[in-house]
Amino acid sequence: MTQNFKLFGFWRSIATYRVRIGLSLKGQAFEESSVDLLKGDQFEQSFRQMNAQANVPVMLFGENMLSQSMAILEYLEEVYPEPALLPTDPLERARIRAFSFITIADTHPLTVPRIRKYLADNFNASDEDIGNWAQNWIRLALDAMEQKLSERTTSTTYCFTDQPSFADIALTAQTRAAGVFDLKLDQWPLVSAIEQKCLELDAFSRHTPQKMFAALQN
Ligand SMILES: N[C@@H](CCC(=O)N[C@@H](CS)C(=O)NCC(=O)O)C(=O)O
Repeated sequence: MTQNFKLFGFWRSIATYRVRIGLSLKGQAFEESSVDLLKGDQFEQSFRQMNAQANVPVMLFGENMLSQSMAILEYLEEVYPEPALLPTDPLERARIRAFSFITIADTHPLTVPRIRKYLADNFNASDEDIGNWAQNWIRLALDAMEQKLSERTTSTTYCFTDQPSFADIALTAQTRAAGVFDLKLDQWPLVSAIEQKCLELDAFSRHTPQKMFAALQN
């Protein structure tokens, strides 16, 4: 089954990047419209009518709208089971989700535009303060990911599997965001090796925030 997927996203948005990777891994074509988060387009009435949370990604297909990158990835996994982005074993699936939520649930929300703006508006935080803030939370996420990867007892091509899983999508989105916030990945060799492996795949490398930004300049 193919569906007409339309994505509302932003070049810098790692939540949108997660969905781009998921759609690409599942072989699903999509069109993307930009919602300029730095200009505040997410607060426009027309966008809020689609997503009351005023954030991206939003995925439209047929009469349907979905938000929240992990919910979208789970939907894609259920509707397009191949290639699988989760293993079959329930415990392994839960572990991969837990690893993914290090960034999706805990770190990424601390670094989004609304938080950065709140820090600037209410605490007089400078651009440098905000950069340090973002780097701090991203470092903690990468430390935890590095530790969890070092605890693996079997050798796999990607984080925990021999084909990409949600964990690899979450990891690569976070490492690409580290680049946006000027963090070098040398301190996290296992994380960095997985990122490199993932970026060998077109589904991961075609729509990175960095490439989406470069495309805007042309
Ligand atoms: N948990 C959500 C996060 C969505 C989110 O906050 N997206 C950011 C961009 S990555 C956004 O649209 N932020 C708008 C803002 O902060 O004003 C998901 O994974 O989809």
